[in-house]
Amino acid sequence: MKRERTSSSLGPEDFGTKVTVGGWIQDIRNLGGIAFVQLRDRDGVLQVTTIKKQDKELFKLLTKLPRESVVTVRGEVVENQQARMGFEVLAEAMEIGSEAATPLPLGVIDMVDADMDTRLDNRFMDLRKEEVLSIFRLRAAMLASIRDYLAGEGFIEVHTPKIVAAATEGGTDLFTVKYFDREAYLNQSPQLFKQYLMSAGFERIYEVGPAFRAEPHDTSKHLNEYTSIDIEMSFADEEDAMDILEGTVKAAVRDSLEAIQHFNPELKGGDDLEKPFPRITYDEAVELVRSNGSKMEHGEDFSAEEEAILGEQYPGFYFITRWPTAIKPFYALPFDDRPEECRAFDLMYGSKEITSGAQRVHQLELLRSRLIEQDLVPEDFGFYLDAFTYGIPPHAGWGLGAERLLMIMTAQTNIRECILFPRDMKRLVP
Ligand code: AMO
Repeated sequence: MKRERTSSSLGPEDFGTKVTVGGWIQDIRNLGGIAFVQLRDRDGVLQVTTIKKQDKELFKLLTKLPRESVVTVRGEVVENQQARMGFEVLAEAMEIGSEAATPLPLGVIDMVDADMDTRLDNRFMDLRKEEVLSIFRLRAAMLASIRDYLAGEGFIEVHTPKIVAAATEGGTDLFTVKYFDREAYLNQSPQLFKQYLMSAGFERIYEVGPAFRAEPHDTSKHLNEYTSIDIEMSFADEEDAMDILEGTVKAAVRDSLEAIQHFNPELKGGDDLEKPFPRITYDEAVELVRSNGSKMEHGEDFSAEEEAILGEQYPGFYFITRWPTAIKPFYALPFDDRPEECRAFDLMYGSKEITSGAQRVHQLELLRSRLIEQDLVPEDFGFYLDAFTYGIPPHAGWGLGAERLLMIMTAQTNIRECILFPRDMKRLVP
């Protein structure tokens, strides 16, 4: 028996017709002479009803099946106002696709939540929960909106290598891999490649791909493999890159507003979408946290406590601009008139950083000296520096953590909720 209809494709127009449906048995309510089976498929939960005196064998077979077994059922669609969808399928024939073992590693409709490790160890079962699955529906919609928006702005999608010979942004935080008889690394960011492509004349590119960080952080906002959404654009400064970022985030939110409201009703708060995102300078941000009791020194990065203070003043999306050159990567372009400040920015949501970006250094000599100032060895950056030697336009770009943005959209407090198979310090399986 082959499934021919899904739950959401059925409606009053099908009353009186026979259909073959299929899915997972979510629950069975057996009243003795009649039993109601909740059959879940990819878009909903359908009631399948079996009546003992109509078919004793079928009744017995169906009601004996453990929860989460997969079946296909053929029967007539009939109106029933008591059923969740306003109709049910009266079972006439059934085929067992796969019987579930018992007990289940975790419940799909149980009220009690399993702990995170049990859930992730049994992710196939965890994802059968509508709330969990819907995060990934939103993730797909978010990425589709972002691709759409960037394509509309003239960006083309590229894919750069993830196995690389040298560090991107300094020596630490890299996973090593054995590459035939050499040592290679998993790339922590497409940074060098996206800038390289500016020399190649692409002018506007984006990439959605994995980024690997060997940081030993065991936190609710760090992954060792995350999804980086990166752009790079030529003949552009940091203001242009911020405009594109603001447009990207707004498009993603606007396109999925209904789903987002379900998770995070506050995010809709007109402000975030209708008005420009505030842009405050690093100096203003330091001033603000210091006037709220922080003892941070000018020139330092914001600690978690200081980010919390910023988040109270700016609960929505906002940019922090004009960072100290010393605490941003070598590729961030210093201001001509104030080289101690650079054209880098972060996009924040409340206390959370979700994007870093900058106008880049595109002048070869300045780039060399910036590398040296940050204790890096220009010779290690050979292929990258080649691209700056024969004509490269001024350019800017950013990297946005897909899981961080999704956390905000879905109001999740643990980043592991926003990636199917998290990789963290302890987890490599599944
Ligand atoms: P940065 O290192 O700040 O910048 O990373 C950019 C964004 O990527 C996300 N992110 C992470 N998400 C989850 N787990 C992690 N361990 C993790 N690390 C980073 C965050 C962060 O804001 N090359 C620059 C970008 C650029 O200038 O274009 C870069 O990678 O959302």
